[in-house]
Amino acid sequence: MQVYLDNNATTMVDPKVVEAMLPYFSEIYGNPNSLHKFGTASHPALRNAINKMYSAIGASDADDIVFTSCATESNNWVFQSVWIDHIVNGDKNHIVTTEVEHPSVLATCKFLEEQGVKVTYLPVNSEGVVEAHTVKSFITEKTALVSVMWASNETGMIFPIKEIGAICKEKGVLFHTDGVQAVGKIPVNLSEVHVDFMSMSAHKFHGPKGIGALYIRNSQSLSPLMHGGAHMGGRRSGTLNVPYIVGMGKAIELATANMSEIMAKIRAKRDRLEDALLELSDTFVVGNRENRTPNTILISIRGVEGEGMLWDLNNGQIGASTGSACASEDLEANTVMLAIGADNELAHTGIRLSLSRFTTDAEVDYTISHFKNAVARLRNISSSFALQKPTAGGEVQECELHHH
Ligand code: 7TS
Repeated sequence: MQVYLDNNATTMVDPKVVEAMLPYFSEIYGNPNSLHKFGTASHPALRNAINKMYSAIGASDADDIVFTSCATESNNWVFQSVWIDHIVNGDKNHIVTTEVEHPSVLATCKFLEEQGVKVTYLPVNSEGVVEAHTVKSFITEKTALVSVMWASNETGMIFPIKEIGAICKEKGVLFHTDGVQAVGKIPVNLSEVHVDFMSMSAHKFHGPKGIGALYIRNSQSLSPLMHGGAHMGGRRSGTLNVPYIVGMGKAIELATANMSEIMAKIRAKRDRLEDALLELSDTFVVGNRENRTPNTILISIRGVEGEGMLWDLNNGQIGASTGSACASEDLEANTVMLAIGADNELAHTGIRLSLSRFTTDAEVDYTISHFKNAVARLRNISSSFALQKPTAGGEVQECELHHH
């Protein structure tokens, strides 16, 4: 058996999505901006896909949803264009974000800091959540943008976006949310939540990789990141990726149509897996379940280094993550775990398990048994865990964990 539990990194494309996309490669392949019938033949499918996006996130006709190449592009677009529009060509100089954003936000902020922008990185509480009052206390007259993710890719924790949106509205500050891990997993209704910009990515909800979108409230101005032909009303140049847009539309429809039913099933499997793994001694899971995306577990097992555990799981045909795949090539401590106050040793022990609607009960059973055996094996050979065990005198000795 093989088990894929890295659905926060990417998901399998649903075969129904592939089927919907196929005609738009070699049958209906015209450029939608061409005036002839080859071009216009794609228009019904494009309209259909766009309509599905609007209804899935509760956008209104007055809003814009612009397709991009990925959420990394959507995030870059918002930050770089708010910088040009409101800092370089305006009187603001400050951006508020969080310590736990995806690297596509954090690296863009670092770039903007090098250009002289002041960036505040808000901390999370012990549950891994940024609290709304913390956001409020850091907004100043010079703040151009607040950006807080809707749900964390690492912990699955859901942030108080409705409250933060209301604060930003009251203060007259632009509000962006990285909705990548929320859309398709939890209800997202922008008719009830004040958000100016929201980034999305199809490959997190069983759509294809390489297609994302940016929601723009009230079609407000945001200078383009991509200059070129007047595609998408001049907002994002580049020939429309018709098959992928069709795929994103189909994927969001499948993910949101019966979301509560689908998610209840995923949640039941996730909870069963989590309960079983928590039977192991000296383990903890970040954040309470009720306020977490239903598919995610970030578990810490004292004495078991994350990379060693991943290697062992991989040998058992189980794909998991130590955190963000985007950041996990360097064997750094998990920054989210450090942010929630874990010590350096614990911050090397995080394992992220993320399920999907394709995860089966048999796969959960197999994972429980392999995971428990792996922990026993690795703790056996872990000198640091042995050294931390209470000595005969009852004291606990600390020992630094070494990387291999
Ligand atoms: N934002 C969040 C919150 C993400 O989780 C990711 C991908 C992105 C943006 C980037 O999306 P893309 O469309 O540009 O690929 N996150 C992860 C992850 O957690 N592990 O691998 C990729």
